[in-house]
Amino acid sequence: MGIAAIVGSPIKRREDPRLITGQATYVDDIKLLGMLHMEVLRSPYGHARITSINIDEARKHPGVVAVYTAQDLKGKVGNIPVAAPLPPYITEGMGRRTPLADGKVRFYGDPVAVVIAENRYIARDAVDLIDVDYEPLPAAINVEKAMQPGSPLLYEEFGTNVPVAIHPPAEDIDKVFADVVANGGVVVKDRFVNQRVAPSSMETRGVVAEYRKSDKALSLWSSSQIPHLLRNYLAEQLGLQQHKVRVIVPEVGGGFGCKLNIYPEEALTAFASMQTGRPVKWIEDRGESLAATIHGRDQVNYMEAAATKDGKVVGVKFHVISDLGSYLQFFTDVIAIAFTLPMLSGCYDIPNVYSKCDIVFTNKAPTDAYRGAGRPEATYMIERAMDLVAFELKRDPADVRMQNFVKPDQFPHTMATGALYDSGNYAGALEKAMDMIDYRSLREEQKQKRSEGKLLGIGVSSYVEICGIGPKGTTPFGVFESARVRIEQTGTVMVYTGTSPHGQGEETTFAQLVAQEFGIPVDDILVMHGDTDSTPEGRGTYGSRTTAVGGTAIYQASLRLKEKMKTIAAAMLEASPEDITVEDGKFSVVGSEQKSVAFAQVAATANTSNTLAPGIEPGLETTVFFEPAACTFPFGTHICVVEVDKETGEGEIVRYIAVDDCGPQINPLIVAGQVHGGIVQGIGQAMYEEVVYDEEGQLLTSTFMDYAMPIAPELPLFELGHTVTPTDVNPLGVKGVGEAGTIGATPAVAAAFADALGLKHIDMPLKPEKLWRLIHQQ
Ligand code: MCN
Repeated sequence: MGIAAIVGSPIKRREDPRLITGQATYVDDIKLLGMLHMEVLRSPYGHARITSINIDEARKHPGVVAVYTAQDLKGKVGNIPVAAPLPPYITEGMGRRTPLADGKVRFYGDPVAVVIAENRYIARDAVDLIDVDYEPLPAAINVEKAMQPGSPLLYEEFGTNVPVAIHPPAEDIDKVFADVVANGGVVVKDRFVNQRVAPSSMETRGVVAEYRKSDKALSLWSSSQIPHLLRNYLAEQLGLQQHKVRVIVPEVGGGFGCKLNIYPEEALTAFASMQTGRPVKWIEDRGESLAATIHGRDQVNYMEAAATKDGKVVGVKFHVISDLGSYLQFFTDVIAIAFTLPMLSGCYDIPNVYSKCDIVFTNKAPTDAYRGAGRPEATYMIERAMDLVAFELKRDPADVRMQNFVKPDQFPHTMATGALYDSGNYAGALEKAMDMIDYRSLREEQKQKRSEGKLLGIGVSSYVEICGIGPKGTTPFGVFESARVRIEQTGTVMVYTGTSPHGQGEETTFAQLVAQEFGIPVDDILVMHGDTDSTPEGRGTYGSRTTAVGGTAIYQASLRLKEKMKTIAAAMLEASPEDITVEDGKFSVVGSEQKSVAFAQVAATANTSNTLAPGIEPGLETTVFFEPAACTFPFGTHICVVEVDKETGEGEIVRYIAVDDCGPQINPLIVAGQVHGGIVQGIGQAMYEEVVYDEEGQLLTSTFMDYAMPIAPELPLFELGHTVTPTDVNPLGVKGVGEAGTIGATPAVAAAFADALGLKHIDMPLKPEKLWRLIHQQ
C-alpha cells in the first residue's frame, strides 16, 4: 500500500493486539500500595424518607477503615455537576444530586452510605451491617402519571415533577392540519413508547483515587469518556486547585455515552482518599451497573402527521415527554430538548413542524446520553410517521420517503425545526440500499410468501443525525477540541489529543491522518490520550465528534508543522520553501526530485539546533484548538427483512442492509466496525432490551437474566454500503459515524416487524410473546 493512499485504507486497528491479548490496563488492573476498597450501600426502595442511619456495627467490623453518610460530606463535597441546567426550576436546584442521598432516596440503587475497608469483601460484608430506617413513600413511576397534579412528588418544595414544559401556541399547525383534511388529505397519529434501556458496557464503571496530603494533589483513574471535564468539575466539587487534580483514563471497555458523566462514586473515592490518606478503589458490579449507571432513551411521544392525498407530508406535530428519572446527571435535562426536537423533521422537507416537550422527574435511575442520545428517539418518530402515511395511502414506504426528502441541491438547508443541515443526498443512500437488496423483487417475494401464509416483513429507515459538536455556545463550557503534535529527533510523531477514544479506534485513524500529511508510515506515529497532565485541554469523546473536531485539530497541527519542515528542508536543499513538496517521507525540490532530504533528517535538524539555519526556531511542536462553525449531519438508509414464526412469535432478521454516509471515510474497516456495533445496539432496543420497574420503583431487570442483551447467534450478517457526501464545516469533509448504526437500525427493525404482521405499529421491544399475542389476537 502506498503512503499516499493511507487515508481511506482499511488498515487493522493498532489498539487491538493489546486488547485481545490481555495486555491492556483497565481501572480494575490498577493496584496501588496500601489501597483500600469502597463499597456502596444503595437504596432498596424507589422512593423513601431516610429516618435514621446507624453505622456503629459497620464501623466496628474488622478491616473497616471508615463509613461515610451524607452528613460526613456536608460542606466538603459539592453536588453532582450538570452541564447545562435549564431555567427555571432546574437552575433553582431541582433534581440536583448530593453524592450520597440526604434525607430521602429517589430511586432503587440511590447511594446512601459507603464503606471503606481493607478489601472489597470486608467492605461488602460491612455494608450489610449498616442499619437504615426508611419510611417508604408512594413512587412516581409512569411518566405520564407523574406529570399529573396529585402524583407523588420527588421534590415536594417545587410542587411539580415537571421542571420544564415547552408548549408553543399550536394555532398555525392546527390550521395546516385542517387545510389538509379539507383538501382530502390524510392525518395519521399514534403514541410511541421509546422504552428505557441500560447502556451495559462490557467494562462496568470503576475509579481509583489517590490523594497526596503533602502537596494537596489528587490522581484519579476513572473509566470515563471525558477526562478534562471530569478533572475540572471534580476539582470544584472537592475544593481542590484544578492543576492539582490529574485524571487518567486507562483502557475503557466501552462507554456508549454512559461514561460521559460525573458520578457520585468519583467524588466519593476521592473524598475517602483525602480522609484516610490512602488510595481507594471502587469497581461497580453488574447489578449496580444495571441499577445505578444512567439509563438511556425513555420517552413517550405523540405524533400526528398530515399529508396530501398524493403523499406529500406538509405538517407534523409532536409531543415529546422525556423521562429524566430521579436526578440530573450531566446532560439529563437537555437530551430531548437539544437533540430530539431539532431532528424531528428527519430527512424530509416538511414545511410545518410543531413540537411541544415536557421533561419529567420519576423515581427511576437518571437518564442521560446513550449512543445516539435524543436522535434515535427523533428518528424513530419521524420514520414511523412516514410508514404510517404510506400505510394509510397504501403506498410503498420507500416511495413516500423518496417523495418527501430534502433534495441534494437544497443544501445547506434550514429545516422547519430550525436545524441547519450542512450537506446530504438522502435519495442517493435510499437508492443504493434498494439496489443492494433488490427491493422491488423483495416486495414481490413478500407477496408470494404472504400468499403461502408466511410472515415476511420489510422495514426501511432513512436517518439523518446531528453530530460533531460543537459550535460556540453549544454548552456553557465550549466544546472545541485540541491537538498537540511533536516530531521527535528520530522522526517519530507524537500526537496528543484532548479527545478520549474508548473503543472507536482513533489511535489508528488519527495516525492515518498524520501519516498521510507527512508521507510516513503509520507505525512512526503514536497517538496519546486520556491523561490530563500530558494532553492539551479537551472535551472528550461523545456525540460522534472526535474525528470531525479532534481529527481536524490534528490535521491543522500537522499542516502547521509541515510548513515549518518545508522551511527547514528548503534551507538544507538551498531552495525556496514554496518549491518544496513532501511525498513518501521525503522533502524534495519541485522539478529536481533527486534533490531531496528525508523526513527523519529534517526532524533531526530541527531538534539539533546546531545544524539549523539561522533565524529558524528549534523544535517541531505545535498545539492547535479547533472549534467548528457548525455541526455535521451524517445520514443513511437501513433496510431490514424479518421473518416471524406464527407458532412461537419468534422473529428472525434474515437480511440487513446499511448504507451510511459519513463523508470521506478515513478507515473503512473501522467505519464498518462502528456501524456493526451501532446496529446491534439498535436491534437490541427494537427486539430485546427494556428496563422495567414495578409501580413502587423496584427494579425488575437487575441481572442479565432479566435484561436481555442481543447475542451473536441472533444476528444476521450485515451487508454494508456507503455513499460519500462531504461536509464543508471542517477541512477534512468528514462527518461522524460512531452513533449512526444505532440511530438507523431501531426504526428499520420496528418497521419490518409491523410490516410482517400487517399492522401499523407495535411498541418495542418486539419480543416473541408480544408478537405471538398479536398474531393470535390473545
Ligand atoms: N471515522 C472514519 N471516517 C469518518 C468518520 C469516522 O474513519 N468519516 C472513524 C473515526 O476516526 C473513529 C470512528 O470512525 O475511529 C468513530 O469516529 P466518530 O464518528 O468521530 O465518533 P467518536 O470517535 O466521537 O465516537 C463516539 C461515538 C459515540 S457518541 C458512542 S456512544 C460510541 C461510539 O462512538 N461508543 C462506543 N462507538 C463506540 N465504539 C466502541 N467500541 N465503544 C463505545 O463505547
